[in-house]
Amino acid sequence: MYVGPPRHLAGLPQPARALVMGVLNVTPDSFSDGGRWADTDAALAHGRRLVAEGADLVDVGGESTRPGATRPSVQEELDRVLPVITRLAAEDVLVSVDTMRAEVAAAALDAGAVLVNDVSGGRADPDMFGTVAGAGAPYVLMHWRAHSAAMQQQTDYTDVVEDVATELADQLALALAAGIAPERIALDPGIGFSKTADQNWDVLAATERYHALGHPLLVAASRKRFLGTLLADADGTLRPPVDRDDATTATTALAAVAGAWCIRAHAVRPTADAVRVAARWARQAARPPTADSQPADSQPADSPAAGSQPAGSVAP
Ligand code: PMM
Repeated sequence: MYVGPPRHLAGLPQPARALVMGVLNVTPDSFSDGGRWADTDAALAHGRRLVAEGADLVDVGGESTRPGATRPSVQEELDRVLPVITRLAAEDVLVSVDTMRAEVAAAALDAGAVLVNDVSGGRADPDMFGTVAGAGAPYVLMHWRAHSAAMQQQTDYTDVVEDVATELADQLALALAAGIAPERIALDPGIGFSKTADQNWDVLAATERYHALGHPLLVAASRKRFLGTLLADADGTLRPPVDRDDATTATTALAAVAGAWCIRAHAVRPTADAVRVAARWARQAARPPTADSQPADSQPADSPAAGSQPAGSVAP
């Protein structure tokens, strides 16, 4: 049964379930879909498909963060994301921009993005917090230690769960000091970023610890390498990224029952189904034993009224 901070972010939809963020990487080199949506028309078509399948948000990114990736220039990143964001926003799609750069975040917000998703949690660009604060935008602050080229050399922790919580709390304090409103900040423990496979499982299983930081949580395990490792063949061959969606959906259901605010995923339809199953499951688990008189289906998972739960409420 979930008891934790509010599971919504000011300025974004608040259904009584976890939000679904569909991944739209406009990059030539992302680990699971690199190059597929690099062309603007292909990206737009895919973004519309994500919405049709149930994405609440479409997360547009122009920089691959796979381990070892080299960074695009600012101009390359802008050229990749802005046409897609502009067109999707004009179609009333809720777009988040996946960027570590303040300049890209500002341009994306001007183009109609409604959320800044910063995998560096403000560490890659000293201007990021000020830019987000100035714009009044909702912000995802992820745990991060180093750029892609070096991140898998930075996996030393005394206690990964506690160290990630402390490092998140430190960045959170800086974000708040820079003027980002607390109700506009979500946290993300950064699955796959400066973490070994076992450390990812430690972090996923410690959702309660991150709830204690008092902000909505985003969980993004979709197709990541640690799932490929779990599902490897007997000869050690990793399960390829596109064949990790069923395992991703399992992590989605578990994270949503554990109270995640938002799930970021490539395969949106099963994710949208899983968050609805999780919300229904958690609501039933939260019913008092004497509540037989309450009709179980009286409050649909998408009803706005059901979504306006106070902090600490047990119903999703
Ligand atoms: N992972 C990736 C990209 N963006 N954003 C957040 N908030 N959390 C993540 O874990 C995250 C992210 C890398 O995965 P991709 O290459 O599939 O986009």
